[in-house]
Amino acid sequence: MGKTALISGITGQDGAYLAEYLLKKGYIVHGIKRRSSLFNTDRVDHLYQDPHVDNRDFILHYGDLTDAMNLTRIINDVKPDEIYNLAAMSHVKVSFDIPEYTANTDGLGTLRILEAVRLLGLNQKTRIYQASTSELFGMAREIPQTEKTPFYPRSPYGVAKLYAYWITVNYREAYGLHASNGILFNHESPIRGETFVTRKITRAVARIALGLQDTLFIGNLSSKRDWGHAKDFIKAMYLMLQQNEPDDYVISTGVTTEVREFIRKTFSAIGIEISFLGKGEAEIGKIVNINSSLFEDTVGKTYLKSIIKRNSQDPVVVKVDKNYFRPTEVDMLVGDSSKARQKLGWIPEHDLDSLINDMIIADLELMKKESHIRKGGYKTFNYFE
Ligand code: NDP
Ligand code: GDR
Repeated sequence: MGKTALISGITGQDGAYLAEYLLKKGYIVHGIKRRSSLFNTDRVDHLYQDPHVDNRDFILHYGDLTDAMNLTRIINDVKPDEIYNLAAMSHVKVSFDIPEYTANTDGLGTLRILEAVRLLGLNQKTRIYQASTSELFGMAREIPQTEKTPFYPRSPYGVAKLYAYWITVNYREAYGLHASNGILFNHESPIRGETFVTRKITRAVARIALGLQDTLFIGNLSSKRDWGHAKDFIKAMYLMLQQNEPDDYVISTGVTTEVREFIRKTFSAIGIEISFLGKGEAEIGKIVNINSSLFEDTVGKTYLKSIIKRNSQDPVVVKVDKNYFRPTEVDMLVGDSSKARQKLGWIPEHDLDSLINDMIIADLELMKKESHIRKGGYKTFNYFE
């Protein structure tokens, strides 16, 4: 018999990759999804199994991290060997708009899961992974950040996750739960939420290349993040729960990059060289060269003429919009994941260039579909991310 895992946040980026990974390992995977008025299972639809079929190994339950009774019932029904608590209101900027909801879901939600495991007497059976974050370091006290670096969160999201981090440590120490925090630095992928900066950039660059959008409007170009690939990072979650002892681990690539440089690299991956001019809100990103053969290879010959024409009329493709600035910012994060590499044997397979490549290729494909729909005379919408 394979192990049973319960994943909260299974419809999110990490939940989808983790579910796929555990299924391949022979797990029975249960997931918690929120009720929504539209289908919200795009990322796991390829794993979906008809509920009328016997012996399913992928099962979804309606639930919410703000509902303790619901969580307790699901955990009691499933009696999982492993719980991966990935559910969260995960957008840092949005947490300034909905701070109470963020605290309830991201902070108390974690307590509800831990307490359910304790109340149900599953302390010795169920291992728990808590999705902690580099946002705990916030205004970073040292460079690079390790498991020992003091925390200084800078957003309602970071503060809620601080509670979740410590309540996980407390339940481990007080009740002997096998509960571990993964302090994960930013990780991205082609299925990253569209309003996080990397995906916003790869989507916009694809749309600009295809002539579907003129400008990428962006916030703080100077913040620096340690960006990895979600496919690498979910493996670390699994490894943490396979250890004899629970513990807390930093998971990061160790390389930090400015938002500005991420944008430049993304354009460059499809043969468009851009350069940044000006300062502050007046800063712009302008096309300085087009490598026709790289553009043809990556985007396609059909689109070359129009990008050349567009460049001759208006080469400015990036502008700053201060509405994307945050009331308090985390300027720079870079992690030292030596402990995870030594103890878990975790080794990431992707670097920043391969991440960007993966994302831009997927978004070009996606946006080409949109381009074809438009050419066919149907309407598509612009989303302002
Ligand atoms: P996503 O935003 O892609 O996914 C979040 C998931 O949580 C979605 O399935 C969402 O459901 C669900 N969710 C949100 N609120 C609730 C709620 N009240 N009850 C139940 N489910 C809820 O996040 P990621 O996959 O990127 O991240 C996974 C976890 O890791 C999060 O906790 C995040 O904070 C944390 N993290 C992420 C990092 C990253 O760089 N990606 C880095 C460090 C930590 P729905 O689909 O319906 O919205
Ligand atoms: P972050 O990710 O806040 O690090 O949280 P995000 O991609 O939102 O921002 C990264 C940096 O880019 C700057 N930025 C912009 N961000 C967004 N979203 N949109 C913009 O237009 C923009 N312009 C500049 C931001 O100011 C910031 O400095 C992510 C989430 O996945 C969290 O859940 C997770 O815990 C952390 O990563 C680690």
